[in-house]
Amino acid sequence: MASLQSASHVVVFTGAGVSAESDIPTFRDALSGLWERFDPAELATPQAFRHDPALVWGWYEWRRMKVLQAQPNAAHRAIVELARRVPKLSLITQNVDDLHERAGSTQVIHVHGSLHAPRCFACARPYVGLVDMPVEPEEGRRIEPPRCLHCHGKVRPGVVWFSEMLPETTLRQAFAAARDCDCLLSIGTSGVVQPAAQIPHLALEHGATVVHINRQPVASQHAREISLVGPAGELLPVLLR
Ligand code: BV8
Ligand code: ZN
Repeated sequence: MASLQSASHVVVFTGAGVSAESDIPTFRDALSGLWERFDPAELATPQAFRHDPALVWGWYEWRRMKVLQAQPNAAHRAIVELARRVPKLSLITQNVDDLHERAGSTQVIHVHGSLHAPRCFACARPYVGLVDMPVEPEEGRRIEPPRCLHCHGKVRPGVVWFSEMLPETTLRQAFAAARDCDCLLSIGTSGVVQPAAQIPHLALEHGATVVHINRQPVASQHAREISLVGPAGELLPVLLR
């Protein structure tokens, strides 16, 4: 793709769809089976954790276990290869898994935090006691969160919940990259969660070409906005040919 090959700064902006082919349920699918009676926006909140910490911790441990059992897929690997071919690539992800890093990407900007960085809900100190392979939590099982080794407060997932502010510096870094790039690939995101959903629009406003890669067509509202329809694990390697 011309704009990609000639770009001096490419932003890759990913959502849950980039991990779908690694069998990680997308955010909307993360509530399948026993979780399906919950609305993610209800469960991924500080209120839910205060109300029922064992339910929320159990959901995240189930998701973390899925990630630990997963492998990066062809989409993650194609992004690593793309970074080798362009002068500058900024990778911004909404995902809380570490599959980009395990594929070989570095300096990944996690705008919604990470499953792998739990911290104390009371004193915010990082918690280092996570077991490598949590007890096999079956779907829907409550697990009491561990306790902070410093203040005995409950440990929470290191993610940004709904109604929580995104980390200031991370968001500023992501917005700056979007303003500066000449091509932005928006991969596997439904583009509904704010303020991260502004990132492709910022790139467009600053003259970049935006390419949506999604199983579903993404409505283009701009001449420089393109929608490529298909699984990221198939489309991205083709773009690199
Ligand atoms: C905040 C971590 C200030 C947790 C997540 C306007 C401005 C500011 C805020 C708001 C606003 N309007 C509303 C809000 C509030 C809210 C919000 O956006 N609500 C939504 C529901 C409308 N935003 C917030 O609360 C944010 N905080 O702004 O603070 C504030 C303070 C107080 C009050 C108000 C505001 C914090 C948002 C962060 C939430 N945390 N994650 C966790 O993971 O559990 S967001 C979570 O959902 C994920 O991280 C992810 O980012 C998002 C889901 O989006 P996607 O990644 O796109 O995934 P999804 O499943 O939706 O779609 C998958 C896509 O992939 C689909 O399009 C599918 O077709 C495609 N696909 C599937 N398979 C493939 C594929 N594509 C390609 N290949 C495939 N194989
Ligand atoms: Zn503590």
